[in-house]
Amino acid sequence: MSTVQKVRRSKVRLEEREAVETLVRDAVADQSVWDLHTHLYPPAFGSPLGGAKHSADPRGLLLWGIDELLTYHYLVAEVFRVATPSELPYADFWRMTKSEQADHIWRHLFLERSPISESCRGVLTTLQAFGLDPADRDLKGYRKWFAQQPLDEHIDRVMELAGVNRITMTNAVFDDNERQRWLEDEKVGADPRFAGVLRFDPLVRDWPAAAAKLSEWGYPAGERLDQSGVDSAKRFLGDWIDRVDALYGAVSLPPGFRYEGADDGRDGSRVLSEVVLPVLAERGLPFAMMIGSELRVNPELRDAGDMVGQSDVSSVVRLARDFPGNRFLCTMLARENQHALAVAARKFGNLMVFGCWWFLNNPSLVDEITRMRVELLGLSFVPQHSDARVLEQLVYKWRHSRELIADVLVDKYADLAATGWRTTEGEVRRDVGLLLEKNFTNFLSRRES
Ligand code: HDL
Ligand code: ZN
Repeated sequence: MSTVQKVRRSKVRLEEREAVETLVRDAVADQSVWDLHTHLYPPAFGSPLGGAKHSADPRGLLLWGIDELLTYHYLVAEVFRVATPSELPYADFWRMTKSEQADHIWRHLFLERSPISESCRGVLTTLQAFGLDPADRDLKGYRKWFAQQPLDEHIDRVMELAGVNRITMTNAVFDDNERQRWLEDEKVGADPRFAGVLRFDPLVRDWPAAAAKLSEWGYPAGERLDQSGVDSAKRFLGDWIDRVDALYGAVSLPPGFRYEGADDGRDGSRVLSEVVLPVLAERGLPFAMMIGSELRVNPELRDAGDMVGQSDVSSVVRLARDFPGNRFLCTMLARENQHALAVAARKFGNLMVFGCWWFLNNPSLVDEITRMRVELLGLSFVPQHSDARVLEQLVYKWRHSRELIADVLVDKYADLAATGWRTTEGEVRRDVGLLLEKNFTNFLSRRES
């Protein structure tokens, strides 16, 4: 809908709308963000690229630079649609070096076709933000520039360009690479720019496998979940929440996840009600559920092989209702679940909806979902997280999201103006501060009754 149509529809005068537009866009552009879910790490976690000032660490967890940007798993999925496995077998692609994979993706998705998808456009937004010229199409030159960036300063620069003042990690304790680093150096996460989050999917998704690992790690637990297994798992969670200094606990759950009461016969439901939620409530920490990821539907694609499935909002409702002493952060992966999830949040103040996750992080869906959430939840939700896996993605994911969030807010404040209500600049900045930072930080510090 054009601005003129919007003005006509909202009956607000054009100059008034333009004043609202300037005010809102400035407020969104200026507002710092605490990015509540990423897969980023401080340099101490090692970096495969190595970079000018950092020892290359092939197992490194901090991904950065143009080759990592181009081989982001979203782009791997997209390149196999055009250079199909019959032309380039999966195994041959995975045998390539990172730069060879990046060259392959650059050729097929940027040169032989216009880089029009959201993931492709993101790479170009990022290059442009660093002052590199995408029109050059000079991949060699981009590589040279990134290799010259001293990593620590580069992180500061990226956060400044993205307007992010704190990066929340995903510390997956069942991942050996991640766990070993904490056991070798308890201070590995001590970088004030980053905050820890304990991620423990297997505990809820696959108790028998998790129990075997717990026993290996000195927390004896049997395949059949009994009281001693519950006690071990609680001790394990407590030890790691403290080691990581976790802001919240998190799991990603499949579309088939169900919670129908602690005694619904599911291991996952007992682990939630007897282990996870009591330990987090005791520490006053929220529990984040990211629901709807069907893992490895195409295992050949590795990280790019996951799929979306519709999930059960009623299970989220039951958890929010049955555990009033816990706080729940929740995001769902299916577009079809978004409306019911927002309505669920209207019912429970201990349920905070966040982000346009993964396959939803596209302009058409971010606009639709954010508009719907403002209309249903006002300012009481967290519109976005980046989910960045490569450091420099913070730049494009937040630039793209800020623009979309501002688009929605301009319309909403213009609609408000049309009623005769007057909103001051201070009030708009206060509201935007809630959406992009304070709703999350307030939710972290709130203690439920
Ligand atoms: O489980 C998750 O945290 C997801 O965000 C996955 O990491 C997914 O692969 C992803 O990168 N989404 O953006
Ligand atoms: Zn993620």
